[in-house]
Amino acid sequence: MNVSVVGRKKYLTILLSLVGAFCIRLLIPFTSSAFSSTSDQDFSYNTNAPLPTGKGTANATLVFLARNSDLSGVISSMQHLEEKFNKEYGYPWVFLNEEPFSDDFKTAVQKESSAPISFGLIPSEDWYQPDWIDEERATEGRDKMKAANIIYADNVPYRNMCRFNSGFFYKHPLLQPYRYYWRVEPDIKYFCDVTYDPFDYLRDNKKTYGFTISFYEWEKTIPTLWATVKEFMALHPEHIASENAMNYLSDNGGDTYNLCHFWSNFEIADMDFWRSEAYTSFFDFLDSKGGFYYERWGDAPVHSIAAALFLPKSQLHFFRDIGYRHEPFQHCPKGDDWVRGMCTCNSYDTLDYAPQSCISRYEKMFQ
Ligand SMILES: Nc1nc2c(ncn2[C@@H]2O[C@H](COP(=O)(O)OP(=O)(O)O)[C@@H](O)[C@H]2O)c(=O)[nH]1
Ligand SMILES: [Mg+2]
Repeated sequence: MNVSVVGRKKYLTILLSLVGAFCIRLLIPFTSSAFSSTSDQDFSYNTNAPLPTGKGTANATLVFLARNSDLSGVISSMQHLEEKFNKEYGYPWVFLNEEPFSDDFKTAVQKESSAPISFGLIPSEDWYQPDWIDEERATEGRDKMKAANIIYADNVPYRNMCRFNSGFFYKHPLLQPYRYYWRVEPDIKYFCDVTYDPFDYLRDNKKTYGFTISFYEWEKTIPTLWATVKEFMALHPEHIASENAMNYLSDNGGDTYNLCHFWSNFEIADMDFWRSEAYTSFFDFLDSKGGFYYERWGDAPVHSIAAALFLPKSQLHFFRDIGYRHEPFQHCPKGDDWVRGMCTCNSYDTLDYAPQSCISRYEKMFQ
């Protein structure tokens, strides 16, 4: 065999393997599901974490990230959720903070619920800006946002919070024992009695991520997020679910992001999704780009994009019967849901079909 035949054979082999790899690439996207929901077995407790003291039976907790200075808003939110739901179900509360909670905070909070309450300290490495972030570039990014009048433009703690909620809260030792969580923030309102257990609902209906409000993100906070997501999708097509919710995120099959996201100050969801291989590699990839600090990537678009791409759309759930407000938006149920929940909000005062809302896009996927 002369050299040129060996050379040609080599080229042919390389060419064939490239074509092969390309075909596999084409085949894999949208054919596999990264995360499958809930078997009944997984729903039971596997540790001696605090249990619900009421009629709740799910492996679930109410999660509250807060500062000591948030106390009055924390109390108000707890009163809402206890009154409308938890006084009956008794799900344990978990409070997290990067600084120790003060005795005043703990004493005041403990008065608001007869359910177990735990207070956890966030490990510094899960909270603060990592050393490898180029501070000059981060400062430049913040200055640019400030000049553009963007909310929380030059706020580093806010960025810590967004990154923590994106990639760390579910790893905290106090949350490790639990599968499902309900996220609570200061100064939120619940308008209706929650007449069933939403955690049971997720389990029984094989749902993974529940929301109440959905609208558009401020693009200037995430200028390179979608390009980064596309890069990840190309590298990891195996994580993209078949029957995903790409049509909720994009009006052109994924070319550009339409900025729709689920508002993450309300979330009732399955932490095992955040703990999955798909989400872990997604978060690590995003984090490695530094966009939580160079820009201001929010946990809402990060969670939403992941849930919409790595889950079949049937695993998302719009809790349309839960009346909820976080300034400046609210969702108010209507019809039978409003009556059953004895809601105190006005059914017409709801973001659902307002121009800023993405609910129509979400619903269109199921029509
Ligand atoms: N421990 C702690 N919690 C924070 C910090 N910043 C925000 N949070 C919490 O993170 C959540 C979101 O913050 P919030 O100020 O409500 O942001 P917004 O809803 O996006 O305007 C709330 O539960 C806050 O209490 C912080 O620096 N430390
Ligand atoms: Mg808030």
